[in-house]
Amino acid sequence: MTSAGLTGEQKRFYDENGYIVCRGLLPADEAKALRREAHDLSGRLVHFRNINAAWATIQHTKTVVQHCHDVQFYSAMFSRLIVDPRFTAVAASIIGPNVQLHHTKMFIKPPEKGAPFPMHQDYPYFPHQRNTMIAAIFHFDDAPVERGCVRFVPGSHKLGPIAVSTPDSSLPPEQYPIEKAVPCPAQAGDVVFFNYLTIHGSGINASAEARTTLLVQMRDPTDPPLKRTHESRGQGMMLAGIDPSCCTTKTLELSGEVPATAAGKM
Ligand SMILES: O=C(O)CCC(=O)C(=O)O
Repeated sequence: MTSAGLTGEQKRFYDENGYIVCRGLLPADEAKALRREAHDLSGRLVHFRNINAAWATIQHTKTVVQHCHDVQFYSAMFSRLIVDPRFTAVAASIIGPNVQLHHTKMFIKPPEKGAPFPMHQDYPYFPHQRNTMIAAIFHFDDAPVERGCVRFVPGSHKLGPIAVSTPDSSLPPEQYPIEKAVPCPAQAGDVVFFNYLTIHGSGINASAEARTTLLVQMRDPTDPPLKRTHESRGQGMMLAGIDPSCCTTKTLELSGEVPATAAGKM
């Protein structure tokens, strides 16, 4: 993988299926160093707060997924990663030249009891007007099926938003069983990109090793959110290109910023 972004064939696959795996975007040694950074961070956080993020509808399984939002505020290694041109070139192939950060989240599914993610679309958690939002999952170690790899319903991004009424906005398992979704096994260094309308989830980690990932959620900066929700720290940072909407009076008002001229000083 170079910093050239997706090939024409990869883009056609993405447009058709709503996801694409970029194999070997990071070499094994870089993935290994990031894995260590993620586990070190988790080891520090666990003393201060509950970092289990298992979803409401699977609490009964007694499984666990360790998590941290906005990891770039905890380690510069992650800050460098999210602006790495090898990565942002792929995001730009999908979104367009201007790629804006929504949020990041690290997940560690521990051995034997790593929590599954129920099938869902990301849309209900942070709906946007033009649906430019995508996610990318960096794999810092291998994620075969038995380690709870991510799974997709190919082409489901074309269905548009699906109404949900579960407590965690996941889709009903009777209609959308995880086992029926297409598994997307990955190796350390692979990155999976997918649309926020693509139905996805992942299984239990029943293996003897952890599954460590970093999810980066991104959008076109000119695609406005439909409601003020999930406004996490660091949101709005540009990962590639520029934010053409940032200099309108309206945007400045919304962000609480006052133009220097209006404030009467520089
Ligand atoms: O990492 C995974 O297995 C899935 C994560 C996910 O679907 C999410 O956070 O929305």
